[in-house]
Amino acid sequence: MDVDSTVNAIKSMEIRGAGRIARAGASALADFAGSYEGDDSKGFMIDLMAAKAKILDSRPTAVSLWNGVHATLKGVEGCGSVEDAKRLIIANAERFNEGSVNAVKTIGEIGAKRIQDGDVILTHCNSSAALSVIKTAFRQGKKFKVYATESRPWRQGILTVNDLAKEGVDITLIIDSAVRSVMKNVTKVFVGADTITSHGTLVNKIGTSQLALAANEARVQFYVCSETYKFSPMTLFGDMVTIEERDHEEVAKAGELDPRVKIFNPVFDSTPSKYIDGIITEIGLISPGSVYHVMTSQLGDDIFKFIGD
Ligand code: RI2
Repeated sequence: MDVDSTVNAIKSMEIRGAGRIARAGASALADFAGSYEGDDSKGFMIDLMAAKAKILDSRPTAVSLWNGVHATLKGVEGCGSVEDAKRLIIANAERFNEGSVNAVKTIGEIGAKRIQDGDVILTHCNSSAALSVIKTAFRQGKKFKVYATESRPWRQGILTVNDLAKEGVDITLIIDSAVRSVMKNVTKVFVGADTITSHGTLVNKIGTSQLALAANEARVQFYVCSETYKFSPMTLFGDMVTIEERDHEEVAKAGELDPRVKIFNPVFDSTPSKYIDGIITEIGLISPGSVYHVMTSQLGDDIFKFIGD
């Protein structure tokens, strides 16, 4: 897909999920490079930066999109010609996307070790990383039940329950306000991530923090399933994570409310690290306190480039 089609698909949530939107952003830049004609380096860079800005603007909360775009553009400023830059962008995008897909598989293998026969799992929204953990454990023959929340207002939980039902998993749909009541039957919680800050705070679908609070009260293990490219370098330098607010029509149908009624529709929330028992990543199961060390060791001196971004 070209840049404009990709941006529209991400904004409309036709393409959604922090991992998927990152791969879509990388692929859109590869499509831009592959279809670019001309050898004027200055003009190419101006058009490339415009494409980058459009993609980054499509959804503000998931740092995965930002990291995917930056991984795809890494080293472009050092290319001697447009052709070299195009080749590098296409190669970077392919490497990022392959790594991203492999990471979800590895997270599944590592996380499945934390699921035992008899477990009752709770998950929220529709996370490919969390579902990879659940599906991998199921395919290993482990016997467990799963509850999934509806995840209002976009109801991504419907995608989750239908996906797990097709897999043959014992799956039950609950409404979001049933979480604390159901938590007394739950043994482990697995959720995904849109962004994890340098100090281990999880930014994920709205309602995640309520699951974490209820899990903590019930002494239930709370795991985050997240690729390391969802760790946010900008938060290391004090930046805040933007919590996306979406259309009011997602909450109430047009004409349903008295026109004087206001609607507040934030679609992500923050869960402090103290509520997180472990982050299952493609490089292992780590504590929230390790995010700084993983991020700085992966990015090296490049991390200081992000101070101003
Ligand atoms: P994966 C989703 O956001 C959910 O918050 C989910 O937990 C997170 O992205 C990660 O998804 P949205 O795109 O990358 O539904 O694990 O708003 O698929």
